[in-house]
Amino acid sequence: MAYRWTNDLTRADITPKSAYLNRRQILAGTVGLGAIGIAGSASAQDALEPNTLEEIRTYNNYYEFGVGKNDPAQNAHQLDTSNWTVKIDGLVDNPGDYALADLLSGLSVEDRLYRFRCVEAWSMVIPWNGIELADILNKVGVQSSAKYVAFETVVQPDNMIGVRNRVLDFPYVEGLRLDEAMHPLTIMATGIYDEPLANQNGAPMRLVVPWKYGFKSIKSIVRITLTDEEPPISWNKANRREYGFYSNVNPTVDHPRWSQATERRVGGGLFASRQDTLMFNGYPEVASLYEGMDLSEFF
Ligand SMILES: Nc1nc2c(c(=O)[nH]1)N[C@H]1C(S)=C(S)[C@@H](COP(=O)(O)O)O[C@H]1N2
Ligand SMILES: [Mo]
Repeated sequence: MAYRWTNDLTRADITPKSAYLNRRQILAGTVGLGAIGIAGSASAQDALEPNTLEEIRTYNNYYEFGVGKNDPAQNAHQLDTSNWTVKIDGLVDNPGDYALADLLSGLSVEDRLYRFRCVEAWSMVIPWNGIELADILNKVGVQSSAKYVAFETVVQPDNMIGVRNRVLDFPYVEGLRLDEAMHPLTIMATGIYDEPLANQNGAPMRLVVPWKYGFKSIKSIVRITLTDEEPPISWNKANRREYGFYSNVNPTVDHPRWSQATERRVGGGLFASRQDTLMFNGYPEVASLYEGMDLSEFF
């Protein structure tokens, strides 16, 4: 059953890729706005007009391939995605080294048009294809003692210049509380625009947690561990004061060095006005996960 969420868009609402790629012409007036095909109010249209494939593929963060926004697109062709295996271990009924195709076989691939908000205050709207993480976890059998899920990115020093230069402590690691991981908004993306993920976007499989800052969406995953302790995460290890375990998008809690109240939509143009950042990035259905928690303390 496809999960329905706030501002839900169905497959029928998604504009054909040709229209996305030609959207400047379309918006210039040769075709009516109706051709954009996104349901909802004018502001919802603004908020969910997808970025072009070109933008999604050339403006990246993937520190294993360098720290510049264009470095991953330049360098990630070196990523070796052949014979991809994902180790599943910890508090699961069926641990093992799974060939990716075996891990995902029988699970349904969903289309998810999500806002994506980097902690650096830029954002995009991305049409992902992916599998609900809950489906994968249910397939391997989560034990009742598990409380968290830890994730790990592949390390290929020969292919990754950022790993050789030690720009972070690799492997890149991330984690979610189990209820966050099981939430139907949380997906493992394998595609964008009905095409396989480009290497720089985290091929062959990366996490997408749309209500959290982008760094939680760890790329090129080779290990998933069920655990009963909060796992370490890369950006918190690098700077504990600036990057918390939860890192839910929250316009009222500023980063120590910049405001999180607004964001720049990539592709909006140099002089486009910034737009307001939405609580939980505009996915209020997750609020109940944090009831009773002080979100300025558990940031
Ligand atoms: N392994 C790994 N995963 C990563 C990162 C990274 O450097 N390494 N960067 C994160 C950050 S900060 C963001 S904003 C997103 C960017 O995803 P994109 O390049 O596909 O837009 O990936 C996240 N996942
Ligand atoms: Mo980010």
